[in-house]
Amino acid sequence: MLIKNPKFEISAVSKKQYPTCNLPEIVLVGKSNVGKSSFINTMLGRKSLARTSSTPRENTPN
Ligand SMILES: Nc1nc2c(ncn2[C@@H]2O[C@H](COP(=O)(O)OP(=O)(O)OP(=O)(O)O)[C@@H](O)[C@H]2O)c(=O)[nH]1
Ligand SMILES: [Mg+2]
Repeated sequence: MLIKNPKFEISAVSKKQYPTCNLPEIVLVGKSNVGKSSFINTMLGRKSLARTSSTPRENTPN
């Protein structure tokens, strides 16, 4: 997969804010602080397009 020009569009909190373009969508689900934003940055080859928190999640079950 080649991603040429990634950009942050919006952090939508209601349906009326959803982007209207017809690009494919990817859903990324996970508990808070588990590394979703870090994963996005890694996949895009960018350091901080998605903001990450400073403290890693403790390595606990569940
Ligand atoms: N040890 C370790 N730490 C990681 C890994 N991935 C992310 N982190 C750290 O875990 C913390 C949380 O990562 P985020 O990417 O902000 O997690 P998130 O799931 O986006 O968090 P929310 O947006 O709060 O839901 C950051 O300090 C990352 O540096 C990993 O694979 N290993
Ligand atoms: Mg995040």
